[in-house]
Amino acid sequence: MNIQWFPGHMTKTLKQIKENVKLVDFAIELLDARIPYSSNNPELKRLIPATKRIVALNKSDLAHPGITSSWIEHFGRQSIPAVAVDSLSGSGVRDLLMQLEAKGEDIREKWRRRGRRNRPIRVMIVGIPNVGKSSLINRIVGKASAKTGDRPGVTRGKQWIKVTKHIDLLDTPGVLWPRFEEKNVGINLALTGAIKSEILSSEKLALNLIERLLGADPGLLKRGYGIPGLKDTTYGVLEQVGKKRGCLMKGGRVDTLRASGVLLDDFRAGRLGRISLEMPPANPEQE
Ligand SMILES: Nc1nc2c(ncn2[C@@H]2O[C@H](COP(=O)(O)OP(=O)(O)O)[C@@H](O)[C@H]2O)c(=O)[nH]1
Ligand SMILES: [Mg+2]
Repeated sequence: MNIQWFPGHMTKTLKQIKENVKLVDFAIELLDARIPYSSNNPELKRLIPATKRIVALNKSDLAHPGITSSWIEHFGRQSIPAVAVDSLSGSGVRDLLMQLEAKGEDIREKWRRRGRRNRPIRVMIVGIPNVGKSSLINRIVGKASAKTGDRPGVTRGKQWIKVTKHIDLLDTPGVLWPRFEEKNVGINLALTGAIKSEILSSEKLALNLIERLLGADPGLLKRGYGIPGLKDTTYGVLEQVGKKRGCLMKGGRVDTLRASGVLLDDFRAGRLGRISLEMPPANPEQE
């Protein structure tokens, strides 16, 4: 992530997004399916009413399918449509567009009743850095034309991309900051690779991951690294992973720093399986 968020910058970004929100009928709120809470921007609710939002749970190829379904139900209970997508393979993107078409039909029906001119609905994508906004735009547009580097808010000289007969997409996504003041959120964002951890060293991050993987399903690490019996401390398990992956120093001791990197890479790339780090809140009022 190459964005430095500071108060002045946040205010400017908010102002830009507010302006762009006026231009659109819908915002696609892009979240990371593995961490839908941690990848959400705390201000967005205030910026865009629920009726103008549709959630896309991106990187669903890396997330636990059952937990992703629970999140979809969670948003459904708040009357926010949610769709699982994988912007790399394109899976779910058709479904997302179909949901938008359906929403658009409702709006155009309202316009017709009021005798207003029929036009395509206008849509923008918003999300924190690295959640996959550019990848999704590229997927939707069908060619690698969307800009890559991150720019907060939306820059001047906006362009509308015709996606279907009834949908126009703003070519530049809205970039918002994460909930960086919450420590656990920072850890989740670092674990998934969205930000570089400034709170924990990569070894502490790896130990945190091990603890959570053991809590979710000890079989994940056993199967992932072919370790039949796991040690009973997270540090012991990290050493076992290092040994299995040949992360050894002179004299045969495990290089736990290198082992941490290997483990984090394996997790981020989905090599340990499809793993979600966050469940929807048991009490929906909490959100
Ligand atoms: N596995 C997986 N990786 C994704 C997906 N979408 C984006 N990525 C990767 O996530 C990283 C950030 O994506 P990018 O589109 O640049 O995010 P942006 O900062 O929101 O525009 C890139 O390495 C993408 O290849 C997805 O659905 N699945
Ligand atoms: Mg981008």
